[in-house]
Amino acid sequence: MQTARRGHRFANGDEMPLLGLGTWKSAPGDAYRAVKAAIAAGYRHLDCAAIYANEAEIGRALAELFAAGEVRREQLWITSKLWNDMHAPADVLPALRKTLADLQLEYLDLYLVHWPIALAKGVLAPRSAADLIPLSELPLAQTWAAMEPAVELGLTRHLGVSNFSAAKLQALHAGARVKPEVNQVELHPYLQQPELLASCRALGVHVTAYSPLGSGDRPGGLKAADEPVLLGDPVIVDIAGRQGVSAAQMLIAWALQRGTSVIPKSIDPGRMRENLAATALTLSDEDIQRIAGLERRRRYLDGKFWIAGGVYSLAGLWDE
Ligand code: NDP
Ligand code: 1BO
Repeated sequence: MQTARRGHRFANGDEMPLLGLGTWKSAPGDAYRAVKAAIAAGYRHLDCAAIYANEAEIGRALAELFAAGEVRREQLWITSKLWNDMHAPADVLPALRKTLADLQLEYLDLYLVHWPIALAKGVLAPRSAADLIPLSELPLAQTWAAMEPAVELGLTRHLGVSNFSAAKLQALHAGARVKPEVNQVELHPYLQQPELLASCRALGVHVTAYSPLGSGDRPGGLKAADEPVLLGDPVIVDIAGRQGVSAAQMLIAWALQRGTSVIPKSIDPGRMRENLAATALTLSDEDIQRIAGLERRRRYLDGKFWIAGGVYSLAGLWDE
């Protein structure tokens, strides 16, 4: 059986498999079945989050897999994320403990601040300014200081962030007692973010690529009418065809060759196996050059959904 062997080694010796399974938009029953199929296929890295509303079913799948001896906890890398309405320091550890209870785990491998956005407690998605808390009132550094004890308490082995610009990451890193070790951001040929990758590398922060296939199953409200379909891009399709692989495999191989980890979502066992097999592919220098030419600075998750009421701006969110 093929397993996702290539990994990123952290300073403490822990290794995160570079290919993981995304779970956003996986309905609870699908997530349960997907985790079982993924582990059977050889996946050893799961990307979860409280807001995905499927951690309890993922936890049930994991508990059954452990009980059946299909895999051991220490063979897995499990990431989860703090949702934006739990940034207040008093809420951070309870949110992490809730995720652990749902996942039926003693510890996470990685816990991320999901977005550099603070929502009022109980708000999952903002509708007006009252739902949002400005970072001037609830600074990211305060949230981070409440995350740090989670490592000492053994609730997570590593901490990180997601959707952080280089400027926000540098500021957080400078003041952190426990340093962020991962930044999970959108990355694919239409949004290559070379400057952010270089900034993360300079800080020793590993980067995970999300929405690597273009997130085609996002809710319609998060889609733009004119958005390009990454999996159908003629250059990607052509390069994939020449190697006799799928466009999805080419996109995953490209992400891995850049040194990022990558977390394509699938609930289909065949596509999961296909995506895992991409870990064995190599792109030529010419392929890399051609894909470099696809850059469009195009975000599929552009963050517009945080801008309700003008508390946050897109320029301030992405620092660009
Ligand atoms: P992806 O780019 O992974 O695309 C998912 C879509 O691709 C689904 O429709 C899936 O369908 C389809 N797909 C999967 N494999 C193949 C294949 N081999 N061929 C054709 N289609 C395929 O989108 P996501 O936005 O879900 O990103 C991946 C993960 O990253 C998320 O699930 C989540 O874990 C994480 N993420 C994190 C964010 C953050 O803010 N930190 C934001 C967005 C994502 P099917 O399931 O039917 O196979
Ligand atoms: C707002 C979408 C978050 C996915 O991780």
